[in-house]
Amino acid sequence: MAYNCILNRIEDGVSVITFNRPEKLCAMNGEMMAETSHAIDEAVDDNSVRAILLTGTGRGFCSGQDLNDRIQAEGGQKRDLGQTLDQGYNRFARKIHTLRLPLVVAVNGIAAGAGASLALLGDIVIAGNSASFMQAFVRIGLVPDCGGTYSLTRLVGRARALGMTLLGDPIDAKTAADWGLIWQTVEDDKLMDEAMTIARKLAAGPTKSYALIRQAIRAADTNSFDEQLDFEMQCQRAAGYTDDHAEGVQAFLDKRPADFRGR
Ligand code: LHQ
Repeated sequence: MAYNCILNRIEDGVSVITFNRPEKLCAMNGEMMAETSHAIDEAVDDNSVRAILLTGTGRGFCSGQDLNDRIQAEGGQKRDLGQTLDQGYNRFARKIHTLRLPLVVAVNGIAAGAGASLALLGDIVIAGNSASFMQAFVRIGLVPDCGGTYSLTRLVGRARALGMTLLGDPIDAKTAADWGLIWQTVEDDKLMDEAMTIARKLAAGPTKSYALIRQAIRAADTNSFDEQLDFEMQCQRAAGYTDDHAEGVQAFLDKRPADFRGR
């Protein structure tokens, strides 16, 4: 597939996917979503890829839905936005939620609307100091989507989730990190180096263990303590049968770094 709206490369086992519509702050149109989705599928199908890094170009990570693309039908008619979510954003969000690879998100600039929700779907989200997070939906009379209400409430609690979504003001990167919305902030000019360092580390790690950790942490959002203990048992059983577990133990006993292969 030829890409018009994203850049995609594989480096050191990392699929680096970059939103590339800088003139629109990387607003999400149908084409960019289809291309990103395709690039993620390719990464998942490629055994040499063991982590994904998602970022944007220019001063926007993603400014949410492109408000020139399919928001209104011909002649200014109102559209069924539920359908837009059902067939677009929700499929995309579910794909990321159930990914077998760890996802690093490097937020290079403003993340607004669905762009903010998308960023928060990452496993490790780091942001440049000048980045910001804005629940812009209310400014156009909409509600948060793409899992935004789910992620926000769990990450920062109800008071901050409501403050962000009802007021729609941008939250700067440092505040986002202080609140636990994201993992960390770095100098803007260090963002990609830092993000690649994290992604490379994940790409050299025990990929199956990561997939199970991802599932377990996400399952904890809704499971009872007893359910979670049972789920941890299932995950540990699966992890215990991986080659990487055997290699990790052997490497420890041999006093050498483990050579994880993602198997
Ligand atoms: C844009 C956009 C944009 C088009 C900047 N679209 N051009 C899901 C499914 C179904 C339906 C609807 O919604 C959703 C979920 C959503 O994501 S809803 C929320 C959609 N996003 C927004 O409402 C944010 C719109 N953007 C803004 O409010 C501002 O651009 C922010 C605050 C992000 C940045 O402001 P500035 O730094 O002042 O930049 P700017 O506004 O000058 O933007 C630069 C250019 O990018 C500009 O184009 P132009 O041709 O005038 O230079 C903007 O029109 C364009 N742009 N966001 N979402």
